[in-house]
Amino acid sequence: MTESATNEQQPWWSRAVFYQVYPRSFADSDGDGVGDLDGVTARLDHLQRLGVDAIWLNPVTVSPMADHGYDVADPRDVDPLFGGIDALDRLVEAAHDLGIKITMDLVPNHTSSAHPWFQAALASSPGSEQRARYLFRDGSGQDGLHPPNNWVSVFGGPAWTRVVEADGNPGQWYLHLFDSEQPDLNWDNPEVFDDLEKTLRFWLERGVDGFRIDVAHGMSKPADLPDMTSAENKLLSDTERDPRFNHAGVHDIHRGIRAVLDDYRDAVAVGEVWVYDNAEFAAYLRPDELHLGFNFRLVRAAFDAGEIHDAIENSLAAVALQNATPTWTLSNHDVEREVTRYGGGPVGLARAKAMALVMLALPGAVFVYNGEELGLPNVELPDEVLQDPVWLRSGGTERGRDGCRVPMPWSGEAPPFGFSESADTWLPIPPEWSELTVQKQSADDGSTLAFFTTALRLRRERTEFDGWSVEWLDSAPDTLAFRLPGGLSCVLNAGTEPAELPDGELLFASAPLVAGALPPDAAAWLV
Ligand code: TEU
Repeated sequence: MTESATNEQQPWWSRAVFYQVYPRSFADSDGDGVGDLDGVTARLDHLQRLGVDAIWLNPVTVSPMADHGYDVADPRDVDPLFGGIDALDRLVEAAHDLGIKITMDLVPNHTSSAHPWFQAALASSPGSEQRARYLFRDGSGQDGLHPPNNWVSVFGGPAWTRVVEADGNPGQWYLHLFDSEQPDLNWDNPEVFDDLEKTLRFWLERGVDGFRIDVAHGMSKPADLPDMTSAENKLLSDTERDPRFNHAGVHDIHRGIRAVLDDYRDAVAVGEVWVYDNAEFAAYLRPDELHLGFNFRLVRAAFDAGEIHDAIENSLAAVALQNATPTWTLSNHDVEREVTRYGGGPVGLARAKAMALVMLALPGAVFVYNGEELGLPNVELPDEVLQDPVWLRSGGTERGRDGCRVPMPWSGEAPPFGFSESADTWLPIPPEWSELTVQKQSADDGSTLAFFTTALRLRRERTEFDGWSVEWLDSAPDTLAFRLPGGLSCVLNAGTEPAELPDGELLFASAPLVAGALPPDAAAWLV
């Protein structure tokens, strides 16, 4: 965003703090051990006190839950596990009453294998219109014994599964970039977009404020489905030249989505775009495509001043190519929690808080993942409770993402900490989280929760955060410092020695100063 843009009316999302609710893990209202939407509604006061502008809800639509909702069997209804569609209506109304927007997850790359379309495709023959909604192909080699190409699933194993035809013999293969219960849709088939448009309008008419678009760099595939090279074969990852993702045809799809959203005032789309080339990333943010693109550069940066500087610089440079709004995030339901990523224990927590101040100083939209405000670490879970398809599909070599999805501790001294009436929560909550409950942290001025609440309030209230550019200040090795046009300076000490502060009056710090200097693993705001 150019500075001149700051004088114009900004859309609500341009500086919003989005709070990501992983519904299974937020709060359980009906005692089945799994979080649900009435649980979120009942806990909205926590989010209001924290001071968030919007909620991003991970998928709550009808699903067999092979990938916890990212396998959608009916995109226009809410799963009974989460309380059905009336519970969503209740949440939208209650959140709006508090001035909090609701954005939903949209999963356009694939459906569940239980979706009626896929069931019809299985019951039909090769070449049928039912199969043309997905990517069915004949196998390679003698009798089609081998998959059509060498693509692998992001979750491990081949990206193809062979079906049994009506005559009882093995037949065609279908593509699934994720689990075999998540068949990829054929986006060259116009029926697929028509159905997505219905879904978009369905939720927008119900008052939802926008969408987070899953795998927004997926969907479109090269017509000849060329093989990938071995370098690209890495779990939960892709590279720039990976034929499975970021195919040029995806931009037409985003233009189609944007045209629908433009019929609804203030609706926003934020895409999950795992693309690292700046120009290619920015292409998703052209004025007629996504409003916002998730940028994972801070997530990937180690706690290292140089890496963090480059991640920020790169993120700003990428969005500047389209005069678009930057986004910032340190964690989500797919990655190890940052307290653990930065080393765990008190040092990991100190660094996570320091990075929160860096993130919250930056211009643009910010995404906070539930539990981040409590300083939750990742959890080492025993094998027998793991549920992520990554664990199964990797043959037990990758533990998957369950460790960052453990339910929130709300109150009390023992699991389930007010999360549920049932002790049998869908993932076990560690007993030592008794020190991290919302109840305890709310009563403690020195808690991580109090820290986040203050940081969000300052960011919201102080004019020193204004402006869209970041000016780098000279600073000692292993530190970084920048200033915003509004007058805020932010300094991070990622080194091992105390660091001098730049000029200005201290507004807030993630740790007490030591003889006027910023200790290691800390950040400060100055005005
Ligand atoms: O994530 C996509 C995903 O798996 C990325 O984390 C992946 O590393 C990237 O695409 C590689 O380019 C989304 C959801 O966030 C995740 O929870 C789902 O499991 C997945 O899509 C499938 O819907």
